Amino acid sequence: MTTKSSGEEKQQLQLYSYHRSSCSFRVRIALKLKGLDYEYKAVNLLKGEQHSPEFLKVNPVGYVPALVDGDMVIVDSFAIIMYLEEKYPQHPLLPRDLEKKAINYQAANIVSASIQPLQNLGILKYIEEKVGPGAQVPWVQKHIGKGFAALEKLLKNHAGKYATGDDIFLADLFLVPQIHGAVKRFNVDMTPYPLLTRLYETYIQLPAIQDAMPEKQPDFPSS
Ligand SMILES: N[C@@H](CCC(=O)N[C@@H](CS)C(=O)NCC(=O)O)C(=O)O
Repeated sequence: MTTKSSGEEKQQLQLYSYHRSSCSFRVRIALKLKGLDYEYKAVNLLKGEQHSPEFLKVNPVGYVPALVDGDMVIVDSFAIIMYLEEKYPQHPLLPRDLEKKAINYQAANIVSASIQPLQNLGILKYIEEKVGPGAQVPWVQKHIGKGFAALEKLLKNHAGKYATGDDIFLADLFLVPQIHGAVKRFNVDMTPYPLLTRLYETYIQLPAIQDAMPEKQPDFPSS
C-alpha cells in the first residue's frame, strides 16, 4: 500500500501486531501519539502464526511487534519506538532533562526486561506443561508484583499527571499495557500500587490510548 505526501511517493508504515500483545500495544500508542497512519498486519499468537515461515522472514525470533518502514524492518518494541522517535520527532517521547530521561529508560526496561518476558505465551505454555495450568497465574502475579513494587519506588518522586511529569513519555507507553494486562488479564490486586493505579486511571481517559487498546484493533475477536 502506498500513500502520497508532499508530492513524493511514500510507503505506508506496516505494523505486525496482535491485539492482546502488550509489546505491540506500546508501539500502537507511540504511532497514535505521533499521528502516524499504518497498515495493521495481524499475527495470531494463539494460532502460532508467529512461528510461521512467512512471519519468521519478518522477525526471525518469532515475536510481535515488527514495524516495516519502506525497505526497513525493525523488531522489538523498544527499538521501534526509538526509531520512530528519531525519524518522526513530532510529540517527543523522551524528556530533555537527563535525569527524567534516565527514569524513563529504567521504567521501560523494568517492564520490558523484568516483567513482560516472564508472562510471555511461550513461558506460560511451558509452565502449563511442566507444572500445571494452575501455576501460571500465581507465577505471573508474583513477577508483576515484584516489578510494580520497584516501579512505585522509582516513580514516587518523579510522577506528575503521568509517570515522569505532566507529559506522556516512554515510561507511560510501557506502563499502560503492563498495568492493563495486570488488571484485565491476570487479576492483579492493585491496592499495593496506588501510584500506578492513579496513572492508569489517567491513561484510560486519553484518546490515543483508548484507540490503541486491544479491543479497538481489527483482529480483536467479534464475539
Ligand atoms: N522485547 C520484545 C519482546 C516481544 C515479545 O515478547 N512479544 C510477545 C507478545 S507481547 C510475543 O510475540 N509472544 C509470542 C510467543 O511467546 O510465542 C519487544 O519488546 O518487542
